[in-house]
Amino acid sequence: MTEFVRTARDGALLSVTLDRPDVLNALTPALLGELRDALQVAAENDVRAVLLTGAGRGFCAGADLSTLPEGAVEAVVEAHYNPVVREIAALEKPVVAAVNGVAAGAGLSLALACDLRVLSEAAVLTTGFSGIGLALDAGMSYTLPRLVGPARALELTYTGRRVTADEALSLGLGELVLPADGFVEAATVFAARLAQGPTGSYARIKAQVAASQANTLEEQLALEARVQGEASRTADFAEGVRAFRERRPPKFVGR
Ligand code: T3D
Repeated sequence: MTEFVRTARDGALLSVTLDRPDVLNALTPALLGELRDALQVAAENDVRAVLLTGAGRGFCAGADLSTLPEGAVEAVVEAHYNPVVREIAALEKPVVAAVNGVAAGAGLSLALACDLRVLSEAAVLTTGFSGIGLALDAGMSYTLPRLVGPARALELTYTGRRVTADEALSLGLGELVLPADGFVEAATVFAARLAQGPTGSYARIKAQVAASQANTLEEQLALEARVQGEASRTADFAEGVRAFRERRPPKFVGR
């Protein structure tokens, strides 16, 4: 039984909802522990995509400032935030953040740790950290410069200014903006489509793109040849080619 995170299965899609709406789903160690558990369930084979969203009008307002311990927080960051970011990165399936409202501080970090971000028209993004005199955590110093470039990352983190969904889209902080009305339902349709996709192909692409952040071109070409070799021996590749020849949509099994 969980208190702060709700999960729901719809076929191969696992929806995970941060559920402290009164405080815009602000993060506590207990919530982060439940989120980590949910992501570990998502590693199971029959889950083929994950949607992460927030209950109520917010996505996540970052660390719960009303319960934040005074003084050094490195132990909290290492014990509670970092494992969640690692789980998302390690999941061999698409992880979509459905940013339904404000995402601030480590709440924005969580959204940026996901593979893709679908934004509600009502979404507002703010880096937050420097507003309370902190540096970045929960992966933001890794993800943000890679998404928007180092100078824009500095501008967004120095100022902490509020970024609308449309600006976020143009900056590369989101991939799709959807109307606020019926947002979670529409984002679920988007993620459910990914859950029907060639999961093994997605996993290999996710690993290739992650490796490209550090590899040379030569290393990446070698990786592509090896990984493509694996992909070419899968049931989904055989099905994809067969479906093309038979002029019908493919029915992927995810392997
Ligand atoms: O040890 C560690 O955990 C360290 C790690 C730190 C990582 C971080 O995430 S640091 C960044 C922490 N987050 C923030 O600094 C953001 C603080 N919140 C805000 O700036 C604003 O609330 C928002 C921009 C997110 C939203 O503004 P708005 O006007 O839409 O809503 P609001 O009225 O400010 O908030 C609504 C309620 O949520 C309100 O409660 P009330 O008055 O209705 O009882 C507010 O106090 C509460 N709330 C919002 N953010 C937090 C929060 N309660 C606790 N912690 C919050 N972060």
